[in-house]
Amino acid sequence: MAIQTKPVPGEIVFGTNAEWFGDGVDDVGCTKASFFINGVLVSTDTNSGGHYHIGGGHLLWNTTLTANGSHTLRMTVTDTAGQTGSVEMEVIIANGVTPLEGWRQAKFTPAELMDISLSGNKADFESDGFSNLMEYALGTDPKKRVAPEFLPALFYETFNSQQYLALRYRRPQNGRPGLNYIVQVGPNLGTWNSGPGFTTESSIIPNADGTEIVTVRSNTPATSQPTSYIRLQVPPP
Ligand SMILES: [Ca+2]
Ligand SMILES: [Ca+2]
Repeated sequence: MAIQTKPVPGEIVFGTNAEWFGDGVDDVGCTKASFFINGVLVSTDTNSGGHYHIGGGHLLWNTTLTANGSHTLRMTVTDTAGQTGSVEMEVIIANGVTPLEGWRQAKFTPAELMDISLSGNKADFESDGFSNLMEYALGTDPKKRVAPEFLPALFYETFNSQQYLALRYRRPQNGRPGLNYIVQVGPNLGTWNSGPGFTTESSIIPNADGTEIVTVRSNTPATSQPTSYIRLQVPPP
């Protein structure tokens, strides 16, 4: 069985010193791992330790050798009996552009890129209620409606026997580079507050698929405010 640690699915990678590594898990032992980009072998790491890197060590993946855009990575580990196990995923390579532009170029056609009413930050390409910028922030597909499990969800979180309005959302682990995720709360739709005085980040729980679930709650107990609102804002980088 092959387990890839870095990158994670959908990650935006760039530079001449990127990470691509993982492990082979086997009851006897592993002998090597082979690294493929779009089905083409680019590197083999041979050792019996079960831990494998492209180029044989940390920070040796030169992503500039591959064009910008979406690419399929596959790491195949081989055990001592010659049996193999693979892990495959899509990542986005973005060199010479910001991560957001790299994502945009990977997700939209050249014609769509010319039209900001389709590919711009504020556009909602498939009318699912999430702007392209929010799709980028949440790691969702700008051309497919958001799957229910990816939707940000409101709920009441109990803390010290009090209930607080809370927002739970899924995003790529650690969020997109350079992007701010701001949860705002307020007593009406015209007054929004954020920051440690108004909200508390109660948990960040990583998922195996490279995403994480972030939960942020209001600091105002639900009982002390007749109506409360909460929302996620992501300013353009
Ligand atoms: Ca959308
Ligand atoms: Ca979508």
